[in-house]
Amino acid sequence: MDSPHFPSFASLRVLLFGFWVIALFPEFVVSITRHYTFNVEYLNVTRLCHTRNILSVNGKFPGPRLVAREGDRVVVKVVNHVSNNVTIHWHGIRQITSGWADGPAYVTQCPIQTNQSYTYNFTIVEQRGTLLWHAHISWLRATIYGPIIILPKHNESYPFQKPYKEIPILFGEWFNVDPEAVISQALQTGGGPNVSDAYTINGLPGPLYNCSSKGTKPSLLTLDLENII
Ligand SMILES: [Cu+2]
Repeated sequence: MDSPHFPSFASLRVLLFGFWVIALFPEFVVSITRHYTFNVEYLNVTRLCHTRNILSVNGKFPGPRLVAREGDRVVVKVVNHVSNNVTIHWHGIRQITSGWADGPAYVTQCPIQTNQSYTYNFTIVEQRGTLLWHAHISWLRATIYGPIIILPKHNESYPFQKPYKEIPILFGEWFNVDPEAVISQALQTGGGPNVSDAYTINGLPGPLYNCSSKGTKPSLLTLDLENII
């Protein structure tokens, strides 16, 4: 019969050496894989007294924030629940050896069809700060977009004083009509596309437009970055 198995002295030494390295050099172990699921789905949104059934990610407008640290691997499963073909582009992310995760439809991938999914998988290399993700087919980016926040590695800092608070600011445009109709009309006529009805900050048109507040529910993008691993 076998005697109970205890780790050998040599393997204990290796283990202790590992703990010592982790304690002294935490930057060796901080790169992790962050998993997200982006469900592309319909959402009723009212702006400028016009209610539209827009395309959103996870029922949010603007979409959810993607937070990672420099060096992390990011895995995003995008599931298409709408009738349009969809792709998502990670704007500004240098796709080093991960070109298939870049997102432009018909350039690096076929679009994700209705009820299909695609998993984007990329590593953030030597980049930190705030970027943007958005749809990258036709004009779906009019409503499908959100922030990418890349924090420095643990025990590293931004090349400026640490901000006491961080709030992403996303600029966008609101169309009272379906943006897909705007671009398809422009392509048919050969003329320039009709302009949007409002510029937005974090999806909100601000007080200078007619009917800018009635029915407008604010979108909260406040960040609590202290608790990010
Ligand atoms: Cu882009």
